[in-house]
Amino acid sequence: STATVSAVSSSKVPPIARPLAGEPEEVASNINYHAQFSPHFSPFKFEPEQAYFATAESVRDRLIQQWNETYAHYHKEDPKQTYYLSMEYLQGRALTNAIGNLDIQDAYGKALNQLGHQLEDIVEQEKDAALGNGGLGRLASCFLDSMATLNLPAWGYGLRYRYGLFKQRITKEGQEEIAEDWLEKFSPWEVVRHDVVFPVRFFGHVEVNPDGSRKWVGGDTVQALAYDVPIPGYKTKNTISLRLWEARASSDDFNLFLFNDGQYESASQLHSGAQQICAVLYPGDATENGKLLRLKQQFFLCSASLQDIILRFKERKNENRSWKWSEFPSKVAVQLNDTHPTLAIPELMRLLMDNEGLGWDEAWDVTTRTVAYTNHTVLPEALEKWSQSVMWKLLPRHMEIIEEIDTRFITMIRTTRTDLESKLPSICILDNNPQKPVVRMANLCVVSSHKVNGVAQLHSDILKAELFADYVSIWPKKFQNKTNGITPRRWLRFCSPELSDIITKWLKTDQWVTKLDLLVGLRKFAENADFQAEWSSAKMANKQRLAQYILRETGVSIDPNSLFDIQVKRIHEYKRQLLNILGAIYRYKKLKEMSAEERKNTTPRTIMFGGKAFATYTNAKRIVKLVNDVGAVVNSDPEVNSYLKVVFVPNYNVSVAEMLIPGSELSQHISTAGMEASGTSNMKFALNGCLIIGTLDGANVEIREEIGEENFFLFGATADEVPRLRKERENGLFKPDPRFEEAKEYTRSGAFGSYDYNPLLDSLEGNSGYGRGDYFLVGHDFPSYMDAQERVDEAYKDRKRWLKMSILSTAGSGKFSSDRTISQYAKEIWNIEECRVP
Ligand code: 4GP
Repeated sequence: STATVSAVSSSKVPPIARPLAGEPEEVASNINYHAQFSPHFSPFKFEPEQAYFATAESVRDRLIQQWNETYAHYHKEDPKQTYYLSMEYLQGRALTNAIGNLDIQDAYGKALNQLGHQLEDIVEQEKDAALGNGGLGRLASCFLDSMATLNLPAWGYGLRYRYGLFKQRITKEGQEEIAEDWLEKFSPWEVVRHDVVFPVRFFGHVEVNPDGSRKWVGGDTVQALAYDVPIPGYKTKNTISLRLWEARASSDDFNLFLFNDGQYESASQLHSGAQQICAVLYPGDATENGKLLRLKQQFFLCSASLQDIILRFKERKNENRSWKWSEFPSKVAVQLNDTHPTLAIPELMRLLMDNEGLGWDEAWDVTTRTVAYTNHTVLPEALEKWSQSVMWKLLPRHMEIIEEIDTRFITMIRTTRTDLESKLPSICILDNNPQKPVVRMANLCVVSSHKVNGVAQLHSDILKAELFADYVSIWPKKFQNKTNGITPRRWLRFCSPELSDIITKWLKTDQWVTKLDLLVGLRKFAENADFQAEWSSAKMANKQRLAQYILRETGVSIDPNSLFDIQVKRIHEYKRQLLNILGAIYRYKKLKEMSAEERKNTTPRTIMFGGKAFATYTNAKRIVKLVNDVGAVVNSDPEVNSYLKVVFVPNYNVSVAEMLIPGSELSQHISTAGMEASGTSNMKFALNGCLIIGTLDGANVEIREEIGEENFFLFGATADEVPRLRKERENGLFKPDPRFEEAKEYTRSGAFGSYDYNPLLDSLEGNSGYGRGDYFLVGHDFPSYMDAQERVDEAYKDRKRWLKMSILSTAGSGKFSSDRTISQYAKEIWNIEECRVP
């Protein structure tokens, strides 16, 4: 990285002739150049695939130039910089985004025309970079877009998984998982940095030097090699970096002697060991091996990133003047995206003490002023706990450091907060339960971070009142809320150009793309007949595009005049796709019972589902199967299928979302209150003028406040009622609504095929057999859900009223820009400022 900087900034080196074309003719010739000289394809073909790669490489040249200028500028200015550590990123496709952010769609569109292609077709060739699982990963990607757009000195660090999140195929059996080979050909969006390589150690032991200092030695070492993905800001030069690490064995690790002896596997053992580290995201962790691999991945990310951060800090410091380690936190902020990168804490301590010679107190001061932690879930199964014995084996020096952090924390409580002594068993870091001694990663994060935040107001309140209540009494100022946000570029400007153009036309400015609060200016047009007509036809165009997509992907033909009702997210019992499908089942049964005349008075609906179930999550997979089985019956039932369709959209990912969300009219965010930390798709739907049916959970609460309660279809128990309702359910005091019973009975009767749905439905019953006492309160919320659905049907019949509500949803979505979220992180947690490239 030093070389890059000096090459770009040194006055002795002549500037590089700008390879970047401006006019369509030049762009076309540049694309042509890449097609001819690309080392990846034969130069004699220029099918859409080759055209995509050549176009991407041409755009990438621009990004690299801007990236270099940004790096050199930051290097010169030496501002405080944020490093976002995340095990997940869901970047989606890069081409549309880069062309949009660089504001070069016209030139590229025309250039491709000249070459016999359409930009819209070419962008479809790109495979999604799916290096993430769900909301937390997509949030990280939205954050990168905002950091760049706001010209903030900030970077992302992650892992370059060979296979991203699995590809979902739907068969008669339900969901099938296939490896997603996103790097099958190559990715034009990454730049390998052969000069940025760090060793990362595993296993080994701790040696004590004569002066008492300690050193971690032995074990295995793998190399972390950097791949940079340039992240352009919107209409700015600033282009930041997502640095993804790949694990490599060094060439010494290849045993030529064994290989020539015919022992091929033993000869390359270390190579394949290194390759396993970045093979897949969240490898199954049911086995000890799986657990060890996940821990290795986490440490690999933390260690490589921190070595890189420290090196950059020293480079920038050394160039200027003498410096002290205590200045580190005024140059570096490290944000932990959930507990997955917790090991950054003991790793920073280790690097400072064992490599740089700092004492404990100094290292602790630097570390705690540098690191901050975001919590994304209160689900107990997601709060990471690592076996102490596995940790001692893999990371012996880090375990020493964690023990010491814990001991000092306990001493602090015993000396200054005797009132909390009885709480120590739950608030200390090491859980020494002899059956299963573990390290509680969230506790380590809270104790060691200077700030801890939740991701929506309700979630942050719950963290403070419940999960972290005792810590709040120790450090009241440590805890904050940062309500999530989404980037308006990808989630409106680029995914729905029709609607965007109308907004720009009526607001008389396109500044809303970076100042999303300006959308509030649409409120005054909510009832304007001309505006409504334009709004309605843009939504209709998006619905038609979606209908074509559904037909192509699933073979189901859906009616663009029906109400498009969508629930897309990870399949999870707390998100309650089961509530949605039981509602659909009840609707189907009622439609069947109606006369043809009666049916004509109903609101035709297309209910769409999308989302992946974790491969080992049985009930989630049963839900996928049920939705598909219901769809198969309903969609082929000639009596009712012009009033109801149920569609499962396979392989939900960022690109599929970009197709679904603009075409949606109603979306479901119906988690059991208190369980969804925030949700971010709720924000994307609302921004696109889609109405929400939802519970008072996560960011729904704030969305409803912003868009107005009369524009939100609310139902269900509130978070503070949930514990009492669960108790009542346990004590047999729950009286189910007859509609709920009817929907379950109908499903059990075999109306949707012979698959045994009893185990799934029994989870909604008492506490025996499969019964889990309906922990997620589907039964309790069912009647109010069905009532809310009736209000939806009524509202949809009144076209003007519906359009007004739709417009007001968009108009009230200004708060949910990730630009707002990131500005708050920058000011209130990271203490960093804009550093714009001139
Ligand atoms: C998710 C939460 O479930 C979701 O509510 C939130 O919007 C999102 O993080 C971003 O903050 N959590 C995860 C996870 O994806 O893996 O815990």
